[in-house]
Amino acid sequence: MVEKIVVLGSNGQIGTELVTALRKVYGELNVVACDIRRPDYDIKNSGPFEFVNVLEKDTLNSIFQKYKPTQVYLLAALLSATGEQNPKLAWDLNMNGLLNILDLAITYQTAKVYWPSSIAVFGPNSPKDNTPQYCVMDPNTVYGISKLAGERWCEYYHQKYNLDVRSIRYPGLISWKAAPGGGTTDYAIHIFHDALKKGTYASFLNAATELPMMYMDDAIRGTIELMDADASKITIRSSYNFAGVSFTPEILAAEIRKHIPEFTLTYTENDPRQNIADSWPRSIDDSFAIDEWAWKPEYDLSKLTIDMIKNLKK
Ligand code: VAH
Repeated sequence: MVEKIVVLGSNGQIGTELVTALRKVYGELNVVACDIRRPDYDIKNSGPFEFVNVLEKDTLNSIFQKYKPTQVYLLAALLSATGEQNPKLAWDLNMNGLLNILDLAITYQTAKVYWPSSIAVFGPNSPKDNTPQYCVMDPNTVYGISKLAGERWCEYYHQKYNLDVRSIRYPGLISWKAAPGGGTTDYAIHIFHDALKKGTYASFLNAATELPMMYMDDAIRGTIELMDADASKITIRSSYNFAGVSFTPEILAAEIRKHIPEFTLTYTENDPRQNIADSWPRSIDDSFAIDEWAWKPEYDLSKLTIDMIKNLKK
C-alpha cells in the first residue's frame, strides 16, 4: 500500500521539520502539507500544500476525500502562552480541531492518526521529579486542559472505534529551523539567537526554573519511530511520557558560555509564563516509551548546544 500522509499545522515549529522528515521517508508527493498560513519556500516547493483551517469540517472533509490519507498528523494548536491570551480560541482550536480529525479518520478509515500532547498536562499537584506516566494531573492552563482532555478523547476513540491514534507528551522542543510557536519553553530557543546576535539574553523564566526539554531532531525521530512501531507493542493510547534533557536557564547559559565565553544572562521579572513553568514538572519518567518502542534520545545538553550554535551561525 502506498502511504499517503496529511500533516495539519505543517508551518509550525514541529510541522516544518516533520513534513521534511516524512517526505524523506515516504516521498515528497506522498506528504501533503496543510496549514492556515502560506508555507515558507522549501516546504511549498518540495511537495503538495493545501490551505486548511482545521475548524472548517467541510474543508477537512474535502482533504480526506481528495487524498484518502493512510496517516494524518494533527499539529495545529495554540500553545501555553498564546493560549492564555486567547483561552476560548485555544480550547476551540485544540479540542474541536482534534474531534474533527478523529471523526473524519473514522469515516475515511485512516490507518493511523498522530496527535501531540505535552508535559503541560501535568499541574501543580503532579509529582515534580521523574513525573510518572500515571499520576495526579491538574493542569491550570487552557493549553494543558485541552491536551489532557484530548488525551482522553484519543484513548476513547481507540477503545470505542479501534482507531489507531498515537500520541507523545512532548517536553519543550528546541530547534533552529522554524520559529517557536508561543510557548513557555521558547526562552530556550531565543537565548541562542540573542547569544549570537547580542552576546546577552534576558530570560523571562528565573534562574532556578528547571524544565523538561528535548532537541527537535530527537522529537521528530521519536515521533516517526512511534508511528512505525507495531500496534501490538503500543499499550498507551492516551499519550506517552517522553524525555530528553532537563535544565534551568542558568545551566543552559553555562553551556552556551563554553562556546561564547562573554555571554551574559539577565532576568526579567513578573512574566506570566513563570507561573505556567512553575506548574510543570522538572523531569519526566518515560520508561513506557523506552520499554514499549525502544525510545532513546541522542541529544544531551552539550550536543544540542553545539548543533544549535553551529546551525544558527550559518
Ligand atoms: C509550550 N513548547 O511551551 C510548548 C510545550 C512543554 C511545553 O508544550 O507551550
